[in-house]
Order: sequence, then structure tokens, then C-alpha cells
Amino acid sequence: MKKKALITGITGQDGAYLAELLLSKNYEVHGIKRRSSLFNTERIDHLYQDPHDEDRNFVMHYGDLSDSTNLIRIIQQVQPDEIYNLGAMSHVKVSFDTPEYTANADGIGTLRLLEAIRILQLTKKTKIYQASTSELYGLVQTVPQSETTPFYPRSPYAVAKLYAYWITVNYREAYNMFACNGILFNHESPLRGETFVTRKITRAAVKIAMGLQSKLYLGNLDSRRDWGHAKDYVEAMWLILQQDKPEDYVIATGVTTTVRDFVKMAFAELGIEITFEGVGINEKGYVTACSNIDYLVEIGKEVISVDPAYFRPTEVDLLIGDPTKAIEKLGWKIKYDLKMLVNDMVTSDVTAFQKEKVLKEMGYEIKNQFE
Ligand code: NDP
Ligand code: GDR
Repeated sequence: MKKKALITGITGQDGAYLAELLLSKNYEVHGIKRRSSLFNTERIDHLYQDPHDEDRNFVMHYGDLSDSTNLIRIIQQVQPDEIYNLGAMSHVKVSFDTPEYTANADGIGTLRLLEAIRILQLTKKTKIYQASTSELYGLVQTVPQSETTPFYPRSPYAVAKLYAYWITVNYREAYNMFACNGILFNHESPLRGETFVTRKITRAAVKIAMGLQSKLYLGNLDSRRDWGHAKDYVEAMWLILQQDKPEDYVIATGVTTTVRDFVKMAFAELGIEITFEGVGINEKGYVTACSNIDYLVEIGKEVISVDPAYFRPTEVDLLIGDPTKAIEKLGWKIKYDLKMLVNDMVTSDVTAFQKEKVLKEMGYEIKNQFE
């Protein structure tokens, strides 16, 4: 019998990589997608199977974490062995603008899934993974952050995820459920959403190199993140649910880097050197060298500026995780270091924007108004 997995947030970055991983392990994969006015399945379109295929192993269901009735119906129908709760309003800055919605989807959404498992009497059959986050640590207490570091959330997103973390622990203890938190530090990839800082940077670096964009506006250049590759991190999610006992795990690389250094690394992949001058909102990044003859970027050109609109009311300054437990107990392995991650993202964005460059050379201009 094939194992069945249900993934919420399957149309997101992690959902897409996890679906690929589980299909490669011969699972029958079910995913919940939201109704939207435009197609939102670009990341998983290559996995699509015709609904008329009798032995298909990839099935999508319309649903939403804000709707209990729909979650109960889908779980009853699928009878999953494993649920991966990846669905969330996942943008920290946007959570300050939509705090109530974020609490509903990210906090109560988790409760709805746990309750659905209980109501349907699946507590012995269905294991559940909760996508917890290093944002729980928030205001720095001690580093590196591990499973025993105290939490101090610094955004509506992180507070909602704090509820989700503890309700997962509570259902594990109260009802003996196989319910686990993966406390994942930032993980990125070519599939990362365009408004998260790494992808914003790699896309802009490529467009600036190709003459498709003149400047990149960023917020806090000093914040430090522990960045890994999403492909490595979905392996950890799966491993967490394959253990004998349900436990919580930190998933991180143990290396931290500033946003400023990530900018330098992304441009360096394209043969462009950036030097920063000034402080705070007056800090700017200039092109100081260009060794790639395909990208003739003007030396001395100001390509990075700080825009306070991207500052957060409360910031998380420093994240650096301690993945010892995951490495020792799960046998989890980190395959991508930061340099490999940046290379993967920049290479993918170069391919994507080559088409736009050709169109521009032919006289067509594509306007990306929300960048
Ligand atoms: P994305 O933002 O790429 O994907 C989020 C997914 O959740 C999308 O499929 C989105 O659907 C879906 N979603 C949003 N709101 C709802 C809702 N109300 N009901 C159902 N689905 C919803 O996030 P990632 O893939 O990067 O992250 C996956 C999970 O891991 C999230 O919970 C995130 O908070 C958490 N996390 C992420 C980390 C990271 O660095 N990437 C680190 C730690 C935790 P749609 O496509 O329609 O918008
Ligand atoms: P984060 O990721 O908030 O850590 O949450 P994000 O990439 O948005 O920000 C990382 C850091 O970069 C700073 N920053 C900017 N951020 C954005 N988005 N845009 C900018 O222009 C910019 N300039 C500087 C931010 O202030 C911040 O310090 C991600 C999400 O995936 C969460 O869902 C997840 O839980 C955590 O990672 C772990």
C-alpha cells in the first residue's frame, strides 16, 4: 500500500519541493490549493496529472486553512498517513498589515487541522508536521538558537506561529498524537517568493547586470540570517515524521550572514563587485568592478539604496541555528552551503531574464510595476 500525504501550502516554495520528494518516495500526494483569480500553481504544474488517470498519485483539492468544514472533509476523504502543514501567510512584514488574517491562517489554521484529526478519530493513524520557524526566537536571547532557547516573537506572524507551535505540542501531550514541529531557519531557492529578500536581491542583481533595472531598494542591510536551501530542508520535514517518537527539531546551517553580504555574493556571481558606503538610511552600494564582458555595468554606478519603507516596526536582528539534534538524531545532511545556494538562485534568474533581455533588444519593454 502506498503511503498517503496531505500537504497544505503545496503551491508555495516548500510545498513544491516536498511534493517532488514524496512522489520520488512513491507516496500518493494530495495538496490543498486556494481558489485565486489567477493561476497559482506555477511551481507544481510539472507534477500535474490528468484527473481521469485512474492510477494518478498527485491530487489537488480546493481548500483554505480558515475553513474547518473543508479541512475535515478533505482529511476524511484522503485518510492521510502524514499531514504537512506548510500553508501560511508567510511574509513577516506583510503580517504587520494583515495581523488578524495572519493569526487566523497561521495560528488557528493549525488548530483546525489538529482538531480535524481528532474529530475524525485519526489520532493513531495520521502524523502531522507543523512548519514552525526561527522567527519564534525573535529578540535575541542566546545564540546559536536551539530547541531549548526561549522564544520572544517580534511580529504578528511570529506570534501566530507561536500559538501554532504550542498547540502542536499540546495535542501531542494531551491526545498522544504524532505531532511535531520543525523549527526551520530561513531557506531559499530559485522557487522562493519574489518579495523575500534573497530572491529580491538575486532577481535585481541579474536585471541590473542585463540593463533591465537600474536600482535595488532594500530595508535593513544589517540583519543577519542563517540561510539554507529549501531542497535540504524538505528532506528534514520528511525525516521528522519517520522517527519512532514525535519530537521537535531545529533545522539550520549554523552559519549567519548579513543582508549586505548576501547582496555582494549575488552580484559577485555575475562578476560584479559592490562596495557599500554611508550608514543607516544613507548607505548606498556602488559598482566598483565588473569582470564579466557579457554584463557591461558602469563602474561607480549607484545600484543599491536603502528605503525605510522596508523597515519593520520590530526587527529580528540575528538568527543562527544549532542543528546538532537534527544531524545526530535524524541523520539530516546539509548538501548546499550559502555559495551553492546563491549560485543556484542567480543561475536560475539569469535563464528567466534572458528572454526579457532579448525582447528589450527587439524594442519590447516589460513593466514589472510591483518590484
Ligand atoms: P510560501 O509563502 O512560499 O507558501 C505558502 C503557502 O501557503 C502557499 O501555497 C499559499 O498559497 C499557502 N497559503 C497561504 N494562506 C493560506 C490559507 N489561508 N489557506 C491555505 N493555504 C494558504 O512559504 P514557504 O513555502 O516558504 O514556507 C512554507 C511554510 O514554512 C510556511 O508556513 C512558512 O511560514 C514556514 N516557514 C518558512 C521558512 C522559509 O524560510 N521559507 C522558514 C520557517 C518556516 P498561495 O500560493 O495561494 O499563496
Ligand atoms: P524573514 O525573511 O523575515 O526572515 O522571514 P525576509 O527575506 O522577508 O527578510 C529577511 C531579512 O531581510 C531584511 N530586509 C528585507 N526583507 C525583505 N523582504 N525585503 C527587503 O527589501 C529587505 N531589506 C532588508 C528584513 O528586514 C529581514 O531582517 C522568512 C519567511 O520565509 C518566514 O515565513 C520564515 O518563518 C522566516 O524566514 C524564517
